[in-house]
Amino acid sequence: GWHATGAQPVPTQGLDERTAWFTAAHYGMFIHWGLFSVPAGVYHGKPFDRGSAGNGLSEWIMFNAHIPVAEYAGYASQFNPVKFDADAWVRLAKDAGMKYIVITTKHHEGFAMFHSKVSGFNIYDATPFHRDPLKELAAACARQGVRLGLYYSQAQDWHHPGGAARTVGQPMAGGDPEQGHWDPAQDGDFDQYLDQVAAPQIRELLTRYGKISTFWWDTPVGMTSTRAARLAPLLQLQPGIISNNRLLNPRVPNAFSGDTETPEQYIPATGMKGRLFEVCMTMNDSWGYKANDHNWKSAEDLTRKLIDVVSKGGNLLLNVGPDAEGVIPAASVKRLRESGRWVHAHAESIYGTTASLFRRLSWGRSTTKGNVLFLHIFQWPVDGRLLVPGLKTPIARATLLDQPDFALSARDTAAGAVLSLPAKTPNKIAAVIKLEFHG
Ligand code: FUL
Repeated sequence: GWHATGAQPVPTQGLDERTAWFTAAHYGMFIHWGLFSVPAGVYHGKPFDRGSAGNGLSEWIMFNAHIPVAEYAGYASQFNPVKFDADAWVRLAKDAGMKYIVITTKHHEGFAMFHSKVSGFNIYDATPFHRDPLKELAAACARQGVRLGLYYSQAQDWHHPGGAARTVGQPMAGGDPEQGHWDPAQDGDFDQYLDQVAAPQIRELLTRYGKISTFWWDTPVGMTSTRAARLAPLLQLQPGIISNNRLLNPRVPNAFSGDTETPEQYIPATGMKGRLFEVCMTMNDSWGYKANDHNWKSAEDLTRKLIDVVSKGGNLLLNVGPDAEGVIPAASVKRLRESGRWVHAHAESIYGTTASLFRRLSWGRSTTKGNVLFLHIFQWPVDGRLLVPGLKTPIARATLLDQPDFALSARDTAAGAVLSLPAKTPNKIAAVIKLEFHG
């Protein structure tokens, strides 16, 4: 074999049969869709750009504007996403290079985005739409070979009595004294809510929609190990399912830490040793559709973030927030398509790769696959010479990934291997060089 300085061990979990698909996939689509897509960040003409929690996230508007339960439920009569097209969403994910989808089945607002028999507060029964989008999405995923994951807000539920934290007296991080209670309709017993709403809905989700690949718990407000122990066994309804670390407080390792860490809106600088991780990130500044948020990251930025995450051995779950008509914003579609062209053209350097063997590279990132190193160059060297430091084994062949017939010359120097590159980068997002080694 060969070595490079700063070599990091590959997380052993990554070799696990159950999680192998996940670590190889590296890229998924997060979909935040719910009743919140109706107000879209505006309440009584007032945009909610800041609030006591959620920092103006559109899916937090019920909390931030303290909308009474009955009034909020009224949005359901305006929710008729007739333009929803499950196959088009899945096709977009594939065009972007994403291998799996994770969709909100019930966010903190408590509205089930599937036909739940447990509560009438669901998209099938409470809206004029009268369809089960989850059923359609599951079918489209199965048809198109994309894996399906489900997000479910198990503890924080602002609609169902007892489904908010004040009753159990455990303040949320950030500490709003109201704790998700601003309407007497929210009063109730948390344990009863867990047993009569959360648990049976999770059971529906894991038994009615075919194969579910990942389960995304969210915000463990009020959860204790006893409570977590009542929900966790439900995962066994889907053998092989992968779950995240948000069933119980993710800040402390515990028996319910699940399979994946969930860094939110940031990329851990050196990865997460010994743990699988999935960075989740928005394309603008909100998860749910927010009409006034036009602060979109560029396709180049998003693609480089994917490369960065993959170079650290993780997955990127990149979010879209469809609107109340069921349409993914055009700005998101445009960026996903543009970025997707890069991902498909450089697929070999992303899927099935493991973390970089270099601690730091001044000009970009790197990924690894067996005896091959991929170099992702963000800053093309002005003098046409690229230094690859710390290689202990001579390079057998160096090529640009998209020009496999043209070998680049490499020579060894005291500082490392120096590659001679063409004057201009062949790709503005990131040019990829493939280094092959013997044995
Ligand atoms: C957070 C939630 O509170 C946000 O609304 C969003 O769903 C994000 C992915 O997780 O904890």
